Amino acid sequence: MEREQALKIVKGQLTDHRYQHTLGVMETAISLAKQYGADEKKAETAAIFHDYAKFRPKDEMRQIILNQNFPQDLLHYHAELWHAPAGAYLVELEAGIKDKEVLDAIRYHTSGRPGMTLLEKIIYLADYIEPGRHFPGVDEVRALAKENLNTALIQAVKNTILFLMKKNQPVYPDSFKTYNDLVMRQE
Ligand code: DGI
Ligand code: FE
Ligand code: FE
Ligand code: FE
Repeated sequence: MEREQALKIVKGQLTDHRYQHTLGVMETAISLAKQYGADEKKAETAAIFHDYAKFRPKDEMRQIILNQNFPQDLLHYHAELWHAPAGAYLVELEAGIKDKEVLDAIRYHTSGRPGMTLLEKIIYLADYIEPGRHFPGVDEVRALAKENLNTALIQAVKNTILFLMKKNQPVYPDSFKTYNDLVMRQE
């Protein structure tokens, strides 16, 4: 799909702030794809659509997870996790995106998963470091991303888990599994 058409579709789904975030993720993902040798067009499409379902009603996302037989344990964790798998489903259904790699990059952009593909890593990281992000530790991850994709990704996943734990929030097991998988591969 042409970039302009894809952007027009997501603009209708997002607030202006979330749309600006999406543009940042797109630029960052394309640049990471160039740097690390991923498909730039797939990175562009996955980035544009990654938060497509961010503002869907919780009940709609819950029904998608139930009906599509997505991991049911998601329903026991924070609803913020749901827009990623629900988004992968809705982007195929409503925007006609069929590329499995692109859909998986959307599906796993919030929790990650063990054995992430290059494209999945790029979208997770771009979502974390795009220029509109301003949380503690983001500059360190931006610097790491210039040197080593996996090292940067570990730092991003670790920061996310620590952030949740500091607030005494439950952590979805796949986030821990992602962290463990990345660290064990580094050893
Ligand atoms: O949609 P974005 O805000 O761009 O970013 P995101 O999809 O990466 O994350 C959305 C939210 O999900 C963020 O506030 C942190 C939260 N989150 C990420 N991993 C986990 C999580 N929440 C829980 N409960 N458990 C997790 O493992
Ligand atoms: Fe998201
Ligand atoms: Fe993220
Ligand atoms: Fe995002």
